[in-house]
Amino acid sequence: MTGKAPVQDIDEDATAMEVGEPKHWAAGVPGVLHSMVPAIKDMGLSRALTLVTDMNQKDGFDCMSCAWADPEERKTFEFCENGAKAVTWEATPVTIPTSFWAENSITSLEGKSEYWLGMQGRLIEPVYKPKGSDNYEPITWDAAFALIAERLKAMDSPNEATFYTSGRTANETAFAYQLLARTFGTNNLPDCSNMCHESTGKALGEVIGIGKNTIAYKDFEKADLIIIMGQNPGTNHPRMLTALEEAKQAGAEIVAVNPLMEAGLVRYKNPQTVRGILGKGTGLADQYLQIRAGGDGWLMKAISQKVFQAEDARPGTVLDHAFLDEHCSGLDEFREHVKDLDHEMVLRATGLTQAQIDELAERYLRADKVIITWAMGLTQHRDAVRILKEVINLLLLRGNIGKPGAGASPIRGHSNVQGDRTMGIWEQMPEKFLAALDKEFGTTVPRAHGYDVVQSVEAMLAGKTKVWISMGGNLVSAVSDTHAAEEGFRKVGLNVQISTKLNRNHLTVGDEALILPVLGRTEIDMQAAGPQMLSVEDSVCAIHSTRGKVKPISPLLRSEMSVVVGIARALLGDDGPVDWASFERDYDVVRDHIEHVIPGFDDFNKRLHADNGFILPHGPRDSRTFPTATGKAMITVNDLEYLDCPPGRLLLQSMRAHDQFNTTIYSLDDRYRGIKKSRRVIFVHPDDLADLGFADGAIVDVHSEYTDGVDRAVHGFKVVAFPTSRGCAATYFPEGNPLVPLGLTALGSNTPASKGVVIRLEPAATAGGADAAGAPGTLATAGR
Ligand SMILES: Nc1nc2c(c(=O)[nH]1)N[C@H]1C(S)=C(S)[C@@H](COP(=O)(O)OP(=O)(O)OC[C@H]3O[C@@H](n4cnc5c(=O)[nH]c(N)nc54)[C@H](O)[C@@H]3O)O[C@H]1N2
Ligand SMILES: Nc1nc2c(c(=O)[nH]1)N[C@H]1C(S)=C(S)[C@@H](COP(=O)(O)OP(=O)(O)OC[C@H]3O[C@@H](n4cnc5c(=O)[nH]c(N)nc54)[C@H](O)[C@@H]3O)O[C@H]1N2
Ligand SMILES: [Mo]
Repeated sequence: MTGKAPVQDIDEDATAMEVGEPKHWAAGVPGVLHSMVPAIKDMGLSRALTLVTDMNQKDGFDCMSCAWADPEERKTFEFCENGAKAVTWEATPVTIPTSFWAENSITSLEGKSEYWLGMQGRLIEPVYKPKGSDNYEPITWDAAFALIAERLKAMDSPNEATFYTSGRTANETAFAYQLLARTFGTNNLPDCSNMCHESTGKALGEVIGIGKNTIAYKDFEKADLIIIMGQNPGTNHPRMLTALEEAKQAGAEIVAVNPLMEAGLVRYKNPQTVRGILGKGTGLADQYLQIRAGGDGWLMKAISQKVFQAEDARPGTVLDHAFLDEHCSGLDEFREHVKDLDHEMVLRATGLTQAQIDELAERYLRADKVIITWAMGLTQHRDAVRILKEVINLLLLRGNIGKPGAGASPIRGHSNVQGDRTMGIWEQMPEKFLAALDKEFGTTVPRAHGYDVVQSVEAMLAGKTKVWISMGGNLVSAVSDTHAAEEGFRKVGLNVQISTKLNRNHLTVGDEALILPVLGRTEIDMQAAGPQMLSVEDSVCAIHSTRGKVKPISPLLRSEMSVVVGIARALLGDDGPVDWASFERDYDVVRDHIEHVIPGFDDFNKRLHADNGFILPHGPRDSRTFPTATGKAMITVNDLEYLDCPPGRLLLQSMRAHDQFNTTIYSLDDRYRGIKKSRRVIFVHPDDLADLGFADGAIVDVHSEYTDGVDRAVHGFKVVAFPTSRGCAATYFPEGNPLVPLGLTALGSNTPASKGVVIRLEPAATAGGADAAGAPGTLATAGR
């Protein structure tokens, strides 16, 4: 079926916004209904049912909506509202007809919103925009591959090409893709992780020797205390609420640390239980700390100080001496350092009261087994790496790493972002990995580090990038400083986007561009050796299989693997060190190579085919072995920064609404926060609004302030009085991205600090709220 767009173009305007009360609980029956209705409406009952019943089952496909782990015993419906939205969005029968490309110029499409673009349906044929043309036109796969090879070969250096990856790409494809980039000769392999958990990888990699979760799924139900920091699981990891409910019922206490009151952290009505459907559900957070943005490191340090004080009062009973003596370094330096902790600074940086901090300290001291989970609220700050090291310090003091029911738990975003890294998607893979690649394939891959995401935008801006290849994703919308990124992308010679659906990055291009449409995870991937399965790694290092279940939406689609192989063969030929054709024929071949190159994948094919998966080894989790510089878990001394905000300004975070997946917008509503019909909102504490002289509901322009003096602004946003911490404000990603300066990144990880931007509000320059430049609802806001 080729389709007409299922939605009208939206003239998104903040004045159309309906603002209701924020919710105090998440999921429940409305959640399930919300998830089923669009699926059935779009796909028909039978296709929808095949999909929802196969989702996250052992022989089914892995849900692409987040990296939350699967329990050992799967429920019949192992999916959530937002997983169902993601599947519906991908498996929609609506497709973009060939006529679309002649009828819609790139310039005209630039005026459309991300929401509209995504709703046009699936991409079903390769299309090409020649130099000088304002339209894409159909092209054959072979011609597309030949063109890419020709442009790559014409460059002066392989480093003039960049190979970006988003986190949906499966292990096998990711492995082949990085091998393509490296055998061609570059480590320019930026990925969405650079904008996501890079700070986690940096901090944990240094202090415990591995940048991954130290817990197993089962640990949740064994924990005494779970502290959830900088994460909104009700929207972004909804199935985690079930694990939290089970933990709660088994006696765990839960503490939420978050500037915003997030419905999902307050109360959960589990749609799978009678209690959840008919009753009040389960209250989740026993304590809710509405922290000031960026204050989490100070909070952790204050609790650590309390731990030492308790140890002084009851020597030998509070610290885990056996663990610290055998497995940790740096204890004495840290103890000395926190002795002089400035309490005034702690209160200022956290915005909390001493009583709140003391209460959390008591909970921490009472608990034998503590898990701390986190996501973007900790990683996307300038001081993120040090904040995360303070999280680890606190856990180590009482031996909360490498014991059942305890650990450090970064909750990953994209469903295979962790696996992509394991497979070598990183601009700075260590020598050990590169040497193993060379040994396996007889290659000599480059050693110099490549670009991360921010550096890759800087390189585009400097005119250093001739070919850009994206394995999924939508970087121009996802990265900070939207207008700088747009300018950069327009300087790229050839922009190749390997995608499932239309997005902004297809329209923000230079001379030439290609859109190569691929199978999604729900679709059957048929190759010469038969139907293929792929594998992914979730947040707790579990590798499992994923198999497409429905017929591909178009016979012209290729798998991501086929596209990598197509480019590789055209570029590198069939006589080189890598037998690319064998990769495409049978993905078992790729898995055999992975087994030889990457530790932990012994008997990869056997364990994947027979058992649907396995858990990767993890030194700290399995045996308290810490592969760090000191050979021990490193307790570190960190001089934290204070996230300063001048008078009359606010600290802005940009986060996800309930109806979006990153830059994919499912609807303009954010049910849990009480927002409908427009995403152009900025949430501010009522007292701050009063101090700043704005009425609740006023239409404003938002300007960010940064050391480079550039005036970055978005226009026509509605201010909504909201329960957030004082001095802090929130808006949505990607609408807020033009406000985040490209140079404002986390120290040590270079992750855009999109949760800590200094802004000021001004009365809207234009009435009605639409942007002065660019069409309403687009990212093309004026003023840079
Ligand atoms: N449905 C859905 N699921 C998703 C995604 C999606 O877009 N939609 N995206 C996926 C991806 S890629 C990722 S990375 C994850 C993201 O998952 P989350 O990290 O939950 O995503 P955000 O919406 O950015 O929420 C950040 C949270 O941190 C809080 N926060 C902000 N600043 C601070 C701070 O300084 N301190 C503390 N303690 N809290 C703070 C915010 O109030 C908010 O609750 O979700 C994944 N899953
Ligand atoms: N201000 C601000 N900015 C942020 C964040 C934030 O919290 N605030 N979060 C950051 C984070 S955590 C992340 S992870 C990044 C996300 O950055 P990206 O991963 O680059 O962005 P996505 O929106 O997830 O990419 C969506 C596109 O992927 C394509 N796609 C979907 N499924 C598939 C598939 O199966 N195969 C292929 N080949 N393509 C597919 C579709 O064309 C779709 O348009 O954004 C970051 N940007
Ligand atoms: Mo992410």
